[in-house]
Amino acid sequence: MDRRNFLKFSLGSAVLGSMGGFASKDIFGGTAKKPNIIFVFCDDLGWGDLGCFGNKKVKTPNIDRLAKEGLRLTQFYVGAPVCSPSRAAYMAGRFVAETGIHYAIGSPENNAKNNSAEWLNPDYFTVTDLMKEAGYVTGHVGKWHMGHRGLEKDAPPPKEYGIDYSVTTHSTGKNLKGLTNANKADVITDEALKFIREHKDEPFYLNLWHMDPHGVLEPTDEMMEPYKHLMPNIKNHSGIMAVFYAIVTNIDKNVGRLMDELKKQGIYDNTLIIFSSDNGPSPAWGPGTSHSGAGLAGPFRGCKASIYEGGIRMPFIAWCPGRVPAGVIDRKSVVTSMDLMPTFAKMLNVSVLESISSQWDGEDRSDVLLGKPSKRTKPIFWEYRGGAWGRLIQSSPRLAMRDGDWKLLMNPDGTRVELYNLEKQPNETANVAEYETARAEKMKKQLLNWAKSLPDPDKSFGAEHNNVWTLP
Ligand SMILES: [Ca+2]
Repeated sequence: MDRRNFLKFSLGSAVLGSMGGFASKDIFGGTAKKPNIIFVFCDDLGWGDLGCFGNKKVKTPNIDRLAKEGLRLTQFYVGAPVCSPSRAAYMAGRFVAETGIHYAIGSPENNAKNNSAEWLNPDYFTVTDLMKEAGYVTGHVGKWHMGHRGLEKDAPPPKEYGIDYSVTTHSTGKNLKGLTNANKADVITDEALKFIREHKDEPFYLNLWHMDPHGVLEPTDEMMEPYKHLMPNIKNHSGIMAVFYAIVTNIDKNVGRLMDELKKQGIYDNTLIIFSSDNGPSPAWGPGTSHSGAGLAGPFRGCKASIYEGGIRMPFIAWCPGRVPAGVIDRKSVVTSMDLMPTFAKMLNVSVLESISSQWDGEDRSDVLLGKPSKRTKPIFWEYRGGAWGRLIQSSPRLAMRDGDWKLLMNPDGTRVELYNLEKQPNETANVAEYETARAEKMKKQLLNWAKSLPDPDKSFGAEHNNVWTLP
């Protein structure tokens, strides 16, 4: 038995028992067979980049239909404002700084510079481990980015994380083939449809993790057609809005293909689709993202690489006809991607060993998915060690905490203490830390205590984050 299995399963099974999931007494009150679960995770799609989240320019009819037939959350958070840690937070159900991944996994030199782990430690019990314990076949198609080839050594492949079948990029597993900067969503969805067709007769869980609208984006002329009116009147310049929206519309087209396939395979009413994004919209910051910058965080301050709302607050849709109520917009419930593991466990009636579930930072929010808004019981914490991208108004302090309607941000050295009431002031521009001193002090203590509990806390106390710009 390898180390991972020893740690995970040293007490026998990782679960105390399954009541047969939906087949017995499921959380939706039915006795139908176990629902399939598909998690569509976009890459760098902002809170404000979908029609159903208020964007008037983009055309996303299929995702809008998903929203209309399902439930939207306006206060859904991911664990980090960049790819790797956000994905790892979801998979491990942990505030991601605890897993040692602090930044997008890159070259060994960059990982060392960021004091960031080279891959998600496969000893963590993952969402896909949970699904396997619940009797599901598990798949992952699209972007992985939780460890890849050519680091100190090759990272563990997806199968080490409870995944039966994978075809991915940014990993050591089987790679996606035939990708261009126009067709990524098409190729990834092709693989997803293949997986669905192969496993339609057994309960399946699928991570369908897009690479779009992360740069580099090169939509075809046909894809650009609906956005000709957004092109600038300049020679040889297609314009970032047209380029960006063309790619978002291509994700949307592929969500339509996914829904059509579920219908064709007779599993339309027995599949839960979760739709979200790994982090906020990217500013244009280098050659690879020179088409970025058109993505929007809606009304929020922040973008990718910032733990202001725009970097971590994401669009969220849950869709499962007949089970998740249709047309609901829940503006009250604060839910995180780390909540999804305990939520799935509850939904599928799987009792996980206390030694595992006590490590989770999320909470069961199945009530929210059923259309009953609720309050969470524990605060949420974030730590982001990387530097800011783009405009400096987006550059956040390094630590953040949300408790109820209140959010406190600060640096580990005690500077830049900012307190906001998100109910009253969701755009984080009027800092009330000076007026709400008792609350600020209390939250500061809690947040610093959490930060000190992280692995190698001293390494996270770099000064780089405070020196946001050098004046001439
Ligand atoms: Ca991303």
